[in-house]
Amino acid sequence: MLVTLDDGKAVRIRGNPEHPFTRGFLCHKVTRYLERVYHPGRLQFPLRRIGPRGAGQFERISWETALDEIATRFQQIAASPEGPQAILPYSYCGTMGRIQGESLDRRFFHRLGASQLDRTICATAGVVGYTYTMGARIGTAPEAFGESRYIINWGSNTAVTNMHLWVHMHEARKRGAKIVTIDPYRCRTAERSDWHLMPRVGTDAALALGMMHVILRDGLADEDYLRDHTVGAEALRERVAKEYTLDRVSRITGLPAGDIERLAQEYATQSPAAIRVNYGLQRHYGGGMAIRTITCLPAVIGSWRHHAGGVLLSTSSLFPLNNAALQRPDLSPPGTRIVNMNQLAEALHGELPGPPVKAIYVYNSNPAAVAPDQRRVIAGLKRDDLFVVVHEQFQTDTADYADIVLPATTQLEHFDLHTAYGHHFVQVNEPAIAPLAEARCNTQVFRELAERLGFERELFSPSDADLARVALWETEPDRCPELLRGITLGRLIAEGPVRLNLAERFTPFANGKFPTPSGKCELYSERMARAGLDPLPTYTPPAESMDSAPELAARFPLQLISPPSPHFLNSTFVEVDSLREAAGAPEVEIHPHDAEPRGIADGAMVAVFNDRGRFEAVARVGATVRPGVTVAPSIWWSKFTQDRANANCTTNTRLSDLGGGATFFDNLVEVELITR
Ligand SMILES: Nc1nc2c(c(=O)[nH]1)N[C@H]1C(S)=C(S)[C@@H](COP(=O)(O)OP(=O)(O)OC[C@H]3O[C@@H](n4cnc5c(=O)[nH]c(N)nc54)[C@H](O)[C@@H]3O)O[C@H]1N2
Ligand SMILES: Nc1nc2c(c(=O)[nH]1)N[C@H]1C(S)=C(S)[C@@H](COP(=O)(O)OP(=O)(O)OC[C@H]3O[C@@H](n4cnc5c(=O)[nH]c(N)nc54)[C@H](O)[C@@H]3O)O[C@H]1N2
Ligand SMILES: [Mo]
Repeated sequence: MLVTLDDGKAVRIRGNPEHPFTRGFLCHKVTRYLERVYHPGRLQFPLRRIGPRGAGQFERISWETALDEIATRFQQIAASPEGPQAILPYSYCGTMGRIQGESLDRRFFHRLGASQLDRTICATAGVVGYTYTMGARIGTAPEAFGESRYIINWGSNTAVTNMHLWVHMHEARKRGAKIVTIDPYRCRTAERSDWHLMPRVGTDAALALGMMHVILRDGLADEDYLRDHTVGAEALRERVAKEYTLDRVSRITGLPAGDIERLAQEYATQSPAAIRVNYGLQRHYGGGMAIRTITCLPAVIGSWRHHAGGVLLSTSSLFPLNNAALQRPDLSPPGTRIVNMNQLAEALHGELPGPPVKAIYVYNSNPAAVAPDQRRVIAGLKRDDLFVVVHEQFQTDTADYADIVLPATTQLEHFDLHTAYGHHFVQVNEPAIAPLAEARCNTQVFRELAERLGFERELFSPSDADLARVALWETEPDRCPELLRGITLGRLIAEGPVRLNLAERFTPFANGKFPTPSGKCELYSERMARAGLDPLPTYTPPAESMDSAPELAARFPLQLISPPSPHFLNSTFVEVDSLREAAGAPEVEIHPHDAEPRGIADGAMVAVFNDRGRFEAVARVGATVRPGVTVAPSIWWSKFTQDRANANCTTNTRLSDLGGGATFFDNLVEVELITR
């Protein structure tokens, strides 16, 4: 981003036209970033709760007082019989900068001996699933999509959630490519695609296996690639021939057999074909296996041979920063408890092994809005004996439950080092303006807390720039991986974004050489067999569906998906009035087939509920969803809704099959008209 200053004030923000990947485009939300920075609701000073918890009554205190109080409480808890593991850090992606997001915070909590947080709320099901097949999360270069002939957006609302990639897809289309979207919801990406398939929720693995059935049956596979660069092709061939017949796959997915056939045939013959597989289809019980299975497709048709073939999940693991030196996981005592962040409700109610949680320190996250099973999360945050610290830019739903609120800087006010999960550039964020009011950045707060707790100075005194140099291996140059060689902080400051040392036309698996134990694409995975999992690609049904939970479905017959609204970034930007107005009100999209028998007309107020909880929304009746599916664009702040509840009142804390991921979209509900 380029920021224009006038007398020390940021007056204009725009994308850097020289950025090779973003080419100067900012998304709809980030173009309004100055509205966040100078928002009258920005937290200015540290606050201490004076009213009942959750009532939002606070008094201003000094930083000294706030930090002393936090340090004292942490010391008391650490010295108590429960010990330091009774302290839980809670953070996710408020900023994804590697310094403000995961550096001194990690060191601090490791050194303290606090519980560790397993950061699973977004991507871990896919990480594990993808890695079983591929060995590492390495895939198609995002810019290569511009040269593909056939593009599948699979559980990916690319036009909204990844608009820079969408630009490349659009270019491919101008050159004659076909864009297909597989999504039970007619999201904006589906609307703008050449072909939209609407499978039943959580059945994607079955669809992929059905495609393999057709491809192998019709002799459309790349037999040479299968022979030379994969393990288990014969076992897979047998499985899909017998178990994933078109009939069966059509029954599971709810798609006509002819569509499955056509998709498979087009995908296998319109070369190069590339798949963008993303997060939507991971948020189901079988999400890990779904990613593992879909990821086998490019090897079956040999599309890895092409720069513009293959599949892309994330580019994040291509950035080999020196995390061991940056985060110092070695400081955490062996055997320290690990809390899965999706199970915050359980953690706060003392239902996990280990000591009860006596203190929670929240930063870079808004769990009262984004975590599943919201009612229980909030009941937990209300516990009288819990000490809650929230470091935030705004008085979020979570900050309402804090004992101490600390004001945080924004991206314009602090230094950071950025890697990416959608491109290949490393970049540095230099502060454009001084911190507003008394805001402090995350690292600064951990430095000051560490000092109060008497932690080693050398661990916490490095500046943010020093930390960036550590991350970039400047302190251990001999061990610097090839990908980052020569990428120094000095160079990033002088040159702007620098691409990883990758071949210009990155084609990672043209000649196989997968980073798996066998060196091949593992259609059959010995590691999965050893872990007690099905070693072959398979379909794992959702936990909550008509077929897998018929009794539950009799009471709650509709599947609810709550993906991010185009106007919000998870729960960030909900505070920006112009974006909240653009979003209107909490809505739920429902098919006429489901709306009519419930007496629900377009625009009616409805309640969406299950045994976990309930929220209200305006009904949008239309064929934008599959019958039986409802969609509630998210993630609203409860305090901006009329019933102080959002979609996460209904979501559950069940973990996905692989990686302990979240299952937000594996969620049966009922919808009823509110009659007043
Ligand atoms: N129902 C449902 N729930 C979901 C999802 C969904 O699709 N549906 N999506 C899930 C996904 S994919 C994700 S990634 C998570 C995201 O969940 P979170 O990581 O909690 O992300 P945000 O909601 O954006 O909240 C981040 C908070 O960090 C604050 N922040 C930003 N920068 C800084 C900083 O420098 N310092 C500090 N201290 N704070 C900062 C912001 O003001 C914001 O309130 O939500 C998950 N929850
Ligand atoms: N504007 C905007 N952009 C964002 C974000 C944001 O909040 N706002 N969040 C960022 C973050 S943290 C993340 S993780 C990514 C998420 O980005 P995406 O991966 O695009 O995630 P979603 O939008 O949650 O889901 C994508 C699509 O999957 C569909 N889907 C749900 N269940 C299924 C299923 O069972 N099968 C199939 N085939 N499709 C299904 C949903 O209907 C949705 O349209 O976006 C990032 N970009
Ligand atoms: Mo995410």
